[in-house]
Amino acid sequence: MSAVLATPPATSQEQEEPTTIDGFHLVIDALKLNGIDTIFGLPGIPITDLTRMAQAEGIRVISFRHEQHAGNAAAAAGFLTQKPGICLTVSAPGFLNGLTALANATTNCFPMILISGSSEREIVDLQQGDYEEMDQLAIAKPLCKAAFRVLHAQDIGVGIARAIRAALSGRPGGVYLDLPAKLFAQTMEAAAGKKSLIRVVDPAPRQIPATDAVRRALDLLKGAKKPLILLGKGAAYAQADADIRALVEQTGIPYLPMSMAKGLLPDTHAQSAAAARSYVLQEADVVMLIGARLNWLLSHGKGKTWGGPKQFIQIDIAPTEIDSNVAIAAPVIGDIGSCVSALLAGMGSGWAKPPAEWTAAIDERKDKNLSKMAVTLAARPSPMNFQSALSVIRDAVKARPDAIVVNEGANTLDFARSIVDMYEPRKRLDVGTWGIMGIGMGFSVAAAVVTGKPVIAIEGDSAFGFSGMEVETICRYNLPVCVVVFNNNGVYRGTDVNGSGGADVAPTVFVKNARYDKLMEAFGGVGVNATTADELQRGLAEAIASGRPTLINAVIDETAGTESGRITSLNPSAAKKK
Ligand code: ADP
Ligand code: TZD
Repeated sequence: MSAVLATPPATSQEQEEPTTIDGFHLVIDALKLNGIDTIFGLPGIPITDLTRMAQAEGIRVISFRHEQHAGNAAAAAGFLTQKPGICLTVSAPGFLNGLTALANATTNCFPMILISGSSEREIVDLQQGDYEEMDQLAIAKPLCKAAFRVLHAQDIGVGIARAIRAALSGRPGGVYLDLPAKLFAQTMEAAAGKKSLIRVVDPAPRQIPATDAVRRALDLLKGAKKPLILLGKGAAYAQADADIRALVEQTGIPYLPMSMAKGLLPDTHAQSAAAARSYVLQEADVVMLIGARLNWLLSHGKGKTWGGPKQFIQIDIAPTEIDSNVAIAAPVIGDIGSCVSALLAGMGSGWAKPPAEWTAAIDERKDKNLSKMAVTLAARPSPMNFQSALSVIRDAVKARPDAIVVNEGANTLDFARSIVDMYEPRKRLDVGTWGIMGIGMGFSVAAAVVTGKPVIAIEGDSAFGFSGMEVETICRYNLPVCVVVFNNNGVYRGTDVNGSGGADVAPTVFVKNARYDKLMEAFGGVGVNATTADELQRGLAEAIASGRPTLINAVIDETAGTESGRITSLNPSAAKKK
């Protein structure tokens, strides 16, 4: 059945082409026309039929238990594929549940479109109390890159085209598309409807950097005594992997990956300065940022972290990002693919590698830190600590470099980021720019659905709780996701006490010795309770080999965590306690 409504034949003998098409099918056809093959969402009035019809028309509909996780899945799908991930929700409360994910996608520069059904404009605008009444468009606007509403069936094609273009072009981000209930039942003549749809041509046009900007950057780099390249998740998103690797290798400049840029070059690469991070940030004289912002994650490019004076080159698609925290000596504005290839072309032959004193000093510190880390990782304390458990996951990822790692928590995040090496681009998804908890299961579902590869979700027990119910979703779609919950009985750790001496436990403490593995078993998945590194290793190996949904409750020493992980300095109370 095509995407049009059947109308009765003119005579009993003769079949005629259907003559009308409704709003539901125009939306579906417009998405399909633009290569959208998956919708992440949660049904209800007024979009239940849209989910059914989309499925009937061959779009994969992944239905969640809470819209925030559907939204996070859409955002991760957008990051992984360079196609906007679609999240579909009901009005007011469903829309609001999806909004956190939309705002987070925008903050992280991930392309997604939140499509929400909405109540009738006439009633909403007079505040007459419609079912799930809310002025969704107005609320979404400040939280996303662009927001549109479609009131007439003939404008659906334009609405979806604008949403796709806004999500993908320039700096990618989240877009809101408001579709009032009445729109879906509207009909129009089928041929005109088909003609009204738009296949978006070149939704993320290349942006070629200016020649003088490229030259300025190369001159600065050439004169550097201690150059450093910093790769951010924009570089991972750009899918210019071969050129980025060529630029790093042909310049011979040491590089640091931000967490989601890990694997763009293998973390074991000789030029990775990750194990000497503090040293290179302090010492470098020229730093080239590729798809990374000088936000809080990089201490705003100044202060103690950055040591002596330095000059910055910044490659970014957003010109307004430049000078946002410190002066940028050489901005290179364009898409990363075009910028990096222009830099490569401009380097010419005979590029001098950085001075040997610089690279040797880095190598010395790296060797020292890596040997120290090797001793910690080899230890097998009982109960497990973060490092011993993560050393098992590190080996598992080394054996399956195509697996995708999803990571959230505080200590669980900080330790995993430095311990678990990544080998391939876009294999690590985490809490991103906001350090947001709750991305775990949504990102895991998207990673499995979009890539078909094994997913290992490394989750603090608090972090897991934000999206834990989606293990049912993982089981329902039989996804190859292995969730490892680092269970230390609480937020950061499990040993805080109630200062009043009262009966309630401290705000950071959970039920002791909880069995998160039973949650996965409840829905037919595999549950493993791992109290030793060996048990964790076996559980993980079996999960990856079988591809069955698995949750490993990794029992971690409840005294092991630090409050706020490695961002203690941002936490006034923890900093005071120090
Ligand atoms: P990280 O957190 O890894 O440091 P950020 O999210 O802070 O990374 O920065 C990503 C940057 O990459 C943003 O400033 C964004 O504008 C930029 N960006 C995203 N995609 C592209 C692209 N295709 N070309 C150029 N810049 C891009
Ligand atoms: N809510 C949201 C949405 N995001 C947050 N970042 C927080 C709350 C605050 N928060 C953190 O920054 S980390 C964290 C919270 C609640 C959880 C840390 O505990 P955990 O991890 O069990 O997940 P560790 O490994 O035990 O530290």
